[in-house]
Amino acid sequence: MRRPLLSFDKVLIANRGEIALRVVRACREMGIASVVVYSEADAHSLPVHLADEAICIGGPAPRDSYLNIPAIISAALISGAQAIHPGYGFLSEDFDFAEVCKEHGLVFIGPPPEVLQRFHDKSETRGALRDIGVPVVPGSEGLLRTASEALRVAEAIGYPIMLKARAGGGGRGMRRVSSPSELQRMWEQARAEARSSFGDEGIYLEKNLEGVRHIEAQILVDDAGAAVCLGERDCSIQRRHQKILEEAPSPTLSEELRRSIARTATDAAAELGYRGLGTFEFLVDRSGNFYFIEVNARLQVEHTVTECITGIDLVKEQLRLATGEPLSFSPEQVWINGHAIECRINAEDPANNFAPMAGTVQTYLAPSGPGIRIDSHLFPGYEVPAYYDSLLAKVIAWGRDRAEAIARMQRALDELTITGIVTNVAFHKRVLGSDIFRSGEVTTHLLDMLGVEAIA
Ligand code: MV4
Repeated sequence: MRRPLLSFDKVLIANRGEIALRVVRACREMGIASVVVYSEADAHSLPVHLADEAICIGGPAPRDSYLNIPAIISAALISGAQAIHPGYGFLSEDFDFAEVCKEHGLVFIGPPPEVLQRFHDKSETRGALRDIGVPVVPGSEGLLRTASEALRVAEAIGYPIMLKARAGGGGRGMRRVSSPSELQRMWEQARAEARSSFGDEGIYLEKNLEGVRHIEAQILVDDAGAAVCLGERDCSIQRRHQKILEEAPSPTLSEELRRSIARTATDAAAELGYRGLGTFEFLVDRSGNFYFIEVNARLQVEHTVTECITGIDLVKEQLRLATGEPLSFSPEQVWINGHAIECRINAEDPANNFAPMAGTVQTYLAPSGPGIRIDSHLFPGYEVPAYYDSLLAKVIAWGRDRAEAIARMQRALDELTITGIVTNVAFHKRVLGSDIFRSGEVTTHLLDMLGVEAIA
């Protein structure tokens, strides 16, 4: 269904920090006016300063601001924005929000509500992919109702297993269980966390695959259903299931396996009626078997490394797709060039079990030079609020090959200067300097092997 709009005159950005700035930049390059909404805690933030307009929508708590649907819709209507970009996190995959946008004649820049709803339940999505022949991790058929049912299914599959929240996302709501004696306690923890974090205590389970790679395929599908894959990202380096460092392409996939994963994701997206930009996640074992685990129906933090190796601006593609335009490129025009690595610079203290840190940025010197990109909302004097996630900056290094990307990232992290708040830069230097990372033998066990606890 084509919309009459060739593009938008004005887009409201319902997010904050580096991703709000990222969308403001894409809008500016496309001649689209940008409106950011902000909480009282973000009144002096860089997105507020750089956007064309800024509207304060409430107090610091997310429920009063970035999750406050009536306030966001009102800001969009008052400002005359035709569309809302949700960024990632917050309301980015909330089908109620997408529906309310539609009811108010606002374009939600993301998959349509029915697609968000279809892919919201990770257990249902697993079943849908399995039913069209995509390999999934051995696990339960749907949700588990009781701990004893979980015990029975786990016995049949074999330990260790992973309990997962069907409404989980961003690595939250997962528990690894290595023996029957642990299961009751982990079951109760997983359900409690799912209930409090997502308002949904639905739990399913999968065999816990050890020492695998976490490979995600970047997919784009236009309104006509034409699907294309922009290559894959390797996100195996996670701590407590939160990504820390990502790279593209994966250093460990053969060309054949790369093509097979891309085709599987593209075909599944087309067959299941996916629309817009999305990510299909897989686990890949040492024998080259891959298993689907989940779909992320949103722009991801690590979209940057895909942009660096393809030259395609994913936010601009989202804005184009949202007006009903076809993709601005054909599959034949997708060329993967070079290698990119992203380090997430977080306000957390690696020496203190990565405890989140608050504070005021005193000095901020961003690296630059060949192959370096910085996506950050930091500036000297910026007060890092304690209400939101700890991401301060993303340092992205591109090189003709992986070795050059690593060398550039090491140079960039040496140049990066942030004082006034503790960050995890030292941790990134340790990973980048380690033989195991440099060898490319990257698996979900990398942090364990470096002596950093990775699993919750
Ligand atoms: C898994 C897994 C092993 N087995 N599922 C983590 C975040 C989320 N997107 C999916 N994740 C995983 N799911 C099964 N059945 C391993 C991961 C995983 C991981 C786990 C522990 C430590 C680091 C990890 C890094 C990437 C993925």
